[in-house]
Amino acid sequence: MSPPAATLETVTPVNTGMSFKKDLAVKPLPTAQSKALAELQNQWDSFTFAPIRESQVSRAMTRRYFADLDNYAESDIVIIGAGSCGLSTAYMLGKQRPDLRIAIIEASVSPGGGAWLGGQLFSAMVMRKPAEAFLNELGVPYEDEGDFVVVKHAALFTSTLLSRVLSFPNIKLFNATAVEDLITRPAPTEADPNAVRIAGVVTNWTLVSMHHDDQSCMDPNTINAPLVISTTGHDGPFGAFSVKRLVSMQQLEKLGGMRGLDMRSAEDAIVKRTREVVKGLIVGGMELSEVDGANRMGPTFGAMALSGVKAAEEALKVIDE
Ligand code: 48N
Repeated sequence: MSPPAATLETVTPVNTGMSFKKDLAVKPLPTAQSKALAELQNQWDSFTFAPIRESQVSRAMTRRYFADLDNYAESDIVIIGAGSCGLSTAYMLGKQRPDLRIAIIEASVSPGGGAWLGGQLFSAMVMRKPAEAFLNELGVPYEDEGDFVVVKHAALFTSTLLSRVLSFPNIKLFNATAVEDLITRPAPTEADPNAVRIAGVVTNWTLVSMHHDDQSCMDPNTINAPLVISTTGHDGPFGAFSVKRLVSMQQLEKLGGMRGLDMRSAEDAIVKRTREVVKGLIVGGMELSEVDGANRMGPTFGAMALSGVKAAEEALKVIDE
């Protein structure tokens, strides 16, 4: 006999112990900021911005962007994909190695990948312990539910992580930019005379990458780097990019293919197996499930954060070789 369908009257609100009044209490801005803002208010009739010429805006943007392209044309590490795993990797590397020049290449205009919602269209994000250690590192508040914790909105985790990563002076995010190939160098082994090592990435504006078939060829740009960390996820127009490219360039025989959802086995497997798949290329996050045939975990994100922690650790083992 199936349980009676829940109707609005029978759904008892989950007692979260929060009084909305307390939670909505807006904390005042520090006096210095609020004083400057207060001076702006109530005098809009005479208000005006400082003068500017349009070319000044263009030059302010393009001068910096092209200086960044020049600086990061030779990077120490390139991270492909600014999802929860790629950003966690970047955070750990940025914090531990301010001497490394790290470029993050993100195909979407908006970095963050699948971590803006906890699952389907639900806001709260679940992370199983011990991943709350990463939330504590970032200072992201959560509710403790025993074996797991809940961040009240996934965007709180992702925006906090993103802001921390972007604050590192040695990290540059190139978003709306797709990696459309890998730079390789011959690295023959006894087992495989055709083996290569990865030595950087080939990039293009994402919109260009998506329209090579209906436009005359628009050649790409390149970034040289001795180490690439690929965290491009398991789906989407560019998902699992690097591992699929390794198969097409005969560096991997075939993909294991992501298996069905099994929360408990998937997260351990992804974290434990985050590793250098071929010389110069570390794979983490859900892209890795496509390599080894790991299960997917669905709407829990602890493995993404800790796979990023492990990917950074694996990178630091080899970056100074
Ligand atoms: O969020 P994703 O897709 O990937 P991860 O591994 O960081 O996090 C995965 C996670 O969101 C899940 O899938 C959850 C846990 N669900 C699991 C499940 O069972 O469904 O981020 C990948 C990022 C995206 O922002 C892409 O736009 C980007 O990588 N990307 C690329 N960027 C540049 N060049 C490319 N070729 C490329 N391909 C993907």
